[in-house]
Amino acid sequence: MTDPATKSFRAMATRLMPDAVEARFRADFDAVPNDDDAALDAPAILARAEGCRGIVCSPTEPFDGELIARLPESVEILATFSVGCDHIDLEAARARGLIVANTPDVLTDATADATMLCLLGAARMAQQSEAVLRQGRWGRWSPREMLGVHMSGKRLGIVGMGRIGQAVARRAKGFGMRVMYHNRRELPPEQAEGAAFHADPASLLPQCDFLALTCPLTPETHHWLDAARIALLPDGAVVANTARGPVVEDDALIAALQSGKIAAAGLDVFTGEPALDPRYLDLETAFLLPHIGSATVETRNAMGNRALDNLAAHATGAPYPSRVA
Ligand code: 8YV
Repeated sequence: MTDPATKSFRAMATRLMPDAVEARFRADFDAVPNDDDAALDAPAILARAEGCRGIVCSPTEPFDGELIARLPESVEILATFSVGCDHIDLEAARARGLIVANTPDVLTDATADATMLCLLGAARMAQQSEAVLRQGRWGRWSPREMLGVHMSGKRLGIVGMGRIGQAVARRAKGFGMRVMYHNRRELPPEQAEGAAFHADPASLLPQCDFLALTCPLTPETHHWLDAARIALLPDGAVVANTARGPVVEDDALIAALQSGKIAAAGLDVFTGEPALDPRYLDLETAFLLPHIGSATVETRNAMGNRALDNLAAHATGAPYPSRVA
């Protein structure tokens, strides 16, 4: 039976969520859905938020300090349909007393899988190989063509050893890779998955045949992979980014792909997405995905349900499953 505390809780969603999540949202809450999944700019969000106590948002809507300050007084909680919170000014939220909750844990495996997809897709020239087929260029099998690089036995550096980084480490061990990581702090052995800690990126990078970026986007990680750090990588390294586009400095990565300094890159996220630097599209050695890190039915349902669980906890006074501010 629907809890009267949630049924009377007015909440808007900025996006149309997966069917099962939408059904729960509409059944359990006083829901203001976005039926046609229209792109909502700040004025549209403010208009819809009138009288709402909760907002389910996603990384496609930046909640900057200005928007947060202008939210109707009725709004008490922002539940984002994401683990990443870089689209939300958390300081502004705290200053206004706005609670912010996210969706960690439930997307760890899907995003770690996508990271392996990016590493493998880049290392094994997946996009060039598929293009050969689709463009009818597959003449005959050749001992010399489409030669990627092996992952087994290689060294993988993981930048950002949170839940997703740790799940990538577990998978990489299964691939026979030697795993190292850089993180704000060293992890206890039971979380480190046997990976060697490097406090200093300068000691990690020269050892990375493969590099996976799985850190949150913060002022410290903005353009983390820049020209100076790329120069420290071994020639022919392979890079994967499933974190956020701006963790990479595009000019530097594109120059390194053009020169072959970086042999290949698997990228699921881009600065300014869905627009991306068009030079990536001309690079055969870039394996490109449209931010599908968490895009499985199971994961998106779990993310949506977690966002609704956060709202329900607020409505009923229960502990928040995952509060960040
Ligand atoms: C989401 C993500 O798919 O959760 C995150 O932070 O990057 C992805 O899992 C995306 O943000 C849309 O919600």
